Amino acid sequence: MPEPGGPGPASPASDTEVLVERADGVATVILNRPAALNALTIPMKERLLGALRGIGHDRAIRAVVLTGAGRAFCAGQDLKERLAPDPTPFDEELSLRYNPIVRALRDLPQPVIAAVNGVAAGAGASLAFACDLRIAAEGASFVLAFGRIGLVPDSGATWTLPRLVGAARAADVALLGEAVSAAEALRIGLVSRVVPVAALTAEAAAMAGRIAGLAPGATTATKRLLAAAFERDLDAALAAEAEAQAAAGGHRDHAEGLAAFVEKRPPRFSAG
Ligand code: T3D
Repeated sequence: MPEPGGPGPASPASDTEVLVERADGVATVILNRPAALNALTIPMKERLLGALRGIGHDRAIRAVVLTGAGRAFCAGQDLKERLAPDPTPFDEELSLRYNPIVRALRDLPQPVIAAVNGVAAGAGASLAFACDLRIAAEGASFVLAFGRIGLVPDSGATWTLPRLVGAARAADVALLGEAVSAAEALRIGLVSRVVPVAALTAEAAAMAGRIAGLAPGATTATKRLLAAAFERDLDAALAAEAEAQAAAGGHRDHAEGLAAFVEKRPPRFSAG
């Protein structure tokens, strides 16, 4: 895959602007338009959505990494596309493309790790917020740049950000529009790890690999329980955990995990 910080193809054709690599149960999705900081065009968004939907149906894939080629994660909407004659109305663009991408990230059965290799601005930040985990390179940053161009945060940022960092910090990040450094993102809980840029790909792959080695059904159920956490009261959460645990405990992967434990060997979990 193109290394973060490394060059992408010199003149990427549109079909190479979103790359998907599959290996060892992990799909790595790479936004690959580095000359424009991976700013999103309509073809890229359609390709990204198609890629995510394809991964969702691929039972061999147990974890997903979303990252950017070059020095940026994603600079959000391609603003030059917006300046073209007759751009798609905003509400249409959101309902046709951005919102389904966010929904796809949230609904995938596999956990998604945003490997934030550089700046994540506008909807690029929103995409990172929609992922299950965020790991950042030391030089990465998050910018809710919407206000600078007279727009409001979209692609789920007003929903995800307060859940990730709390209302006060979300208001600070969204209303001031200042860049949040990787170190600050770690401090406020926007990311869970920060590593040198040269280590990002390997660290994200290692995280994804660890997830891919777990029982996939239990992993999906854990993702779902966490995603619903802020929508439920304690009693509902306890009931949902009990229901999910009954399903997980009745699955052959639980028996395999127990057998592997007593036999002191790695478990061999089933697919999907
Ligand atoms: O349908 C809808 O439109 C609704 C949805 C909206 C969602 C959104 O995402 S709105 C917010 C859009 N994004 C932004 O406003 C961010 C714009 N970019 C920037 O503020 C800065 O580029 C960054 C802070 C991200 C990085 O700054 P810097 O100094 O490191 O890089 P740069 O020099 O500004 O950019 C490098 C190149 O990337 C440059 O191209 P050039 O001049 O070398 O040919 C620049 O034009 C291009 N680029 C960066 N961001 C975008 C972009 N090109 C198109 N669209 C961009 N968003």
